[in-house]
Amino acid sequence: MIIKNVDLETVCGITSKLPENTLPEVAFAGKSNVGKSSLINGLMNRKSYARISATPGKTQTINYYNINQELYLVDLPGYGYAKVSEQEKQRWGKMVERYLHGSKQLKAVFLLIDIRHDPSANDKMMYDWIVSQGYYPIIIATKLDKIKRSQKDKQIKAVRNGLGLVPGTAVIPFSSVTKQGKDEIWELIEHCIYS
Ligand SMILES: Nc1nc2c(ncn2[C@@H]2O[C@H](COP(=O)(O)OP(=O)(O)OP(=O)(O)O)[C@@H](O)[C@H]2O)c(=O)[nH]1
Ligand SMILES: [Mg+2]
Repeated sequence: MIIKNVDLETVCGITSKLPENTLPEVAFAGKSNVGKSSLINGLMNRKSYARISATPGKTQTINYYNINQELYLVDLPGYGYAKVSEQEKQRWGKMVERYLHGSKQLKAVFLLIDIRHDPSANDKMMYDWIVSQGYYPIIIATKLDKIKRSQKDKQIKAVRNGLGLVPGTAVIPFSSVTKQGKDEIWELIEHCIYS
């Protein structure tokens, strides 16, 4: 994908109505700090257009990035950050639920998992839940640059087993530092929105 322009077009809070877009959407889910905003920046060829922070829980809204007036990359709020209150966790859950349930233009859901760790109970719950909403999420194993090359296959296997992935599910390793995996992710996005 050649990026001509990007625009953070809509920021949706807890109570705001979801936009009724006509362009296709692809969404990025995953726990706080896993690298959703960094991935979106990487895909847009921008350093810091999507807000990134050392403080997990930065993205607390649903952010719609309009790419070339062709599609939206949708940054979903992260789940499962320990330091936020139970009430706040529930609010996020509701918001993501409302989005997955209500978006008519959603063509694909990417679920991001940190390649360094076995998936958590929250990751597994999120995966099962996305599947139960009728989507087959594509898995992105983030922070690839943080492990040794020799650990990659083993860690991918751990992600597969930990989530109990449906056979045939793609797991794409990605690093927002080296941008490895970026072209493959764009190919998948284009495949999903044009088919
Ligand atoms: N080394 C390395 N660091 C990364 C990578 N991706 C993200 N990070 C770092 O991880 C931290 C969190 O990244 P974000 O992109 O803000 O994560 P997020 O999933 O959007 O987090 P929330 O908005 O809190 O849900 C930041 O310090 C990033 O610089 C990666 O591929 N490699
Ligand atoms: Mg974020």
